[in-house]
Amino acid sequence: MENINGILEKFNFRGKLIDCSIYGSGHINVTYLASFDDNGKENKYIVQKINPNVFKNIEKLMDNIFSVTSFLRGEIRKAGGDENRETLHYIKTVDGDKFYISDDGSYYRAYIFVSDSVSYNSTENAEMFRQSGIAFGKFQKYLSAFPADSLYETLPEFHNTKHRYETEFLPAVDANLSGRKDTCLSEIDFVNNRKAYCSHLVDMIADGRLPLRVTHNDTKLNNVIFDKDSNEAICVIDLDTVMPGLALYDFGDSIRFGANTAVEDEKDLSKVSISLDYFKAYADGFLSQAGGSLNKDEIDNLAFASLLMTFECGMRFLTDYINGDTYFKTAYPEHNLVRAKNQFALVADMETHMDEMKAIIADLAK
Ligand code: ADP
Ligand code: GN1
Ligand code: MG
Repeated sequence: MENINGILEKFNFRGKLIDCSIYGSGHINVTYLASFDDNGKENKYIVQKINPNVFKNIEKLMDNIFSVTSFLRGEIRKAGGDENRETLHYIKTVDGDKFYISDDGSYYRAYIFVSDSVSYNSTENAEMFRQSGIAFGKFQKYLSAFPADSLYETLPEFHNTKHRYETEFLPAVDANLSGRKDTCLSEIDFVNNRKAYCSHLVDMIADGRLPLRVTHNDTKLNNVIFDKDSNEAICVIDLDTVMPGLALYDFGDSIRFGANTAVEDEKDLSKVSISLDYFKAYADGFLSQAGGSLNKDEIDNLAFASLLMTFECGMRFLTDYINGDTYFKTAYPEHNLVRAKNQFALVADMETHMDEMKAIIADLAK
C-alpha cells in the first residue's frame, strides 16, 4: 500500500490525524476513511485513489463532479434542504486543485464524510429501499435543468447493452485471453440466447422515443448514504458516471442490486430472486420524485429495464472473468463468474415474474 499519510498532507483537512483505513465495498476505486482530531472535535474525510484503468481523463471527470455538485447545491437550497449534507462536498488540495497526483502518477481526491451516515450492501426492509428510490428520483429531478452538453462522457457507451455485447463480450469470448472459456460455456450460452434484449432500449433511443437525461448510471444501494438515526436517505454519492443516459438505466440498476433477495456475489443461487415487495417500494419512491417527467415509453419499460440492467451487469462480470479480471476488483479467482451466475439467476427469475412487475408499475403510475 502507498504511504497514505503522505497523501493526506496534500489536502486541506482540519486537525491532527487519528486514523486512516480502507473503507466501503465499491468495486472500482480504493476508498479510505480518515479521522482527524480538531481540538477535541472529530473531523472525518473520505479519500479515494481513482482507478486509472477505468477512468481515462481524470481532470475532466473531476470537472464534471465539481460542476454537478455545485449545481445540486443550488437546487437543494431552492428546495429548502441542507446543501452541506444532501450532496457531496469535495475538499481541494493545499494548492487549490481538485485532485492530487502522487509521485507514482496516481490520482487522489477527498471529500467530507457525511456525518452520522451509513450505507448498506443489501436491502434490509422495504422502507429503506423506498428511501433510496426517493434519493435517486430526486437526484434526477434536481439535475433536469443541468446543461447536459457541458458534461464530459466519462465512460462512453456505458449502458449501451448492444455495444457491450458486440464490442466487448463477443470479442472477449473469441480471444479467450484467460483460457477460462471452457469453464463458463453455459453462461456464454445464456447471454447468446438473449441477445435480442440488447438492442431494445438503444433502438427506442434511435427512434426518438426515449429521451436522454442527466442520470447517475450507477445506482447501487451502497451509492446512497442514509442517516444512521432517522434511516432517511440523505445523499447520493459515487458521481463518476453522471452522464447523459436514460431514466430507465437508473431505475433498472437500482432494482438489479437492491431487489435481489441475495447479495450480488451470493453463491447459493437458490437464495437469488426478485423481491416484488422491494421492487414496488423502490418504484413508489422513485416515481414520487421523477415520475411526473417520465413519458409513457419510459414508464412502460421500467420493468424490462430492471431485467436488462441485470443482464448487462452479468454480461460485464462474465466478460471480465473471460478477460482475466482486469476491470472489477475481485476477492478470489472465481469472483466475477460467481457474480455473473448470480445476475443471470436473477434475470431468469425476473423473466418468470415480468407480468407481475409490469402490473405493479401500471398500478403505481395510474
Ligand atoms: P466506488 O466507485 O469504488 O464504488 P464510492 O465512491 O461508491 O466508490 O465509495 C465507496 C464507499 O465509501 C461507498 O459505498 C460508501 O459506503 C462510502 N462513502 C463514500 N463517500 C462517502 C461519504 N462522502 N460519506 C460517507 N460514506 C462515503
Ligand atoms: C461498479 O463502483 P461501484 O462498485 O459503485 C460499476 C457498476 C456496476 C457495479 C456492479 C464505474 O459500481 O457499473 O454495476 O460495480 N461501476 C463502474 O456491482 O463500472
Ligand atoms: Mg460505489
